[in-house]
Amino acid sequence: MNDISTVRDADTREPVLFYSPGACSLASHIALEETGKPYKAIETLLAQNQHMTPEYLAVNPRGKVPALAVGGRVITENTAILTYIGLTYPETGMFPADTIEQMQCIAQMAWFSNTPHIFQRARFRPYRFTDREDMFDNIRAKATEGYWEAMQEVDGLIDGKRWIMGDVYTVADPYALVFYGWGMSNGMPMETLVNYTRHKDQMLQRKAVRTVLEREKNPHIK
Ligand SMILES: N[C@@H](CCC(=O)N[C@@H](CS)C(=O)NCC(=O)O)C(=O)O
Repeated sequence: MNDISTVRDADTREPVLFYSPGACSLASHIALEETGKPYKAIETLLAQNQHMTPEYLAVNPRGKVPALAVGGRVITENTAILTYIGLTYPETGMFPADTIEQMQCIAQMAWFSNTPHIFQRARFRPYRFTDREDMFDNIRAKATEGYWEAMQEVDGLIDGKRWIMGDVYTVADPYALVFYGWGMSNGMPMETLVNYTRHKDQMLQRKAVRTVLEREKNPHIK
């Protein structure tokens, strides 16, 4: 991680994204790349605990990625960052114009954040859910079941639809890709989910998606 001082520079107009390769920050990373506008991406390696350094905790005291610094202020949470990107770059068409559709898009992103993401957290970090080590396997098993059910739900959601919200590509689409990738790395039979797999393949046809996957050296999404 470098150049973190950029965040404290109130004159910085270019957004600065803190991400870790393969983490949920992939969604915000892709959406920013889709804008075609300048931004900085600062690698913050979770595996090396770079999200727990005093410098990074000054950016996001919760010690999570993503965080997006804009003009010296910070936005956290994919749902908020993606909404910000959609609203700030309306020319991309990545956020619906209609108020109800905007709320539906936010609701979809909130669900990604509070359902599959939480099951994934429980699979990886059961110690955050119980102190009893003898319960870890049980938590992992239930979380695996819940994650797979959520993947099936996404598959059903896009049955007959081109993108998550319908005909139009929105900021919710890169978020959906995160969970497809995690499903693959979990060893789940993601290829049997035909709609979700088609969605992933459509995502891979987008230049911004390929650019970010290469930058993050993501081995799972192919
Ligand atoms: N709801 C948050 C979740 C952020 C989150 O949990 N990020 C993970 C990476 S996928 C993280 O930073 N984990 C580090 C940790 O929990 O120690 C969002 O969508 O931005």
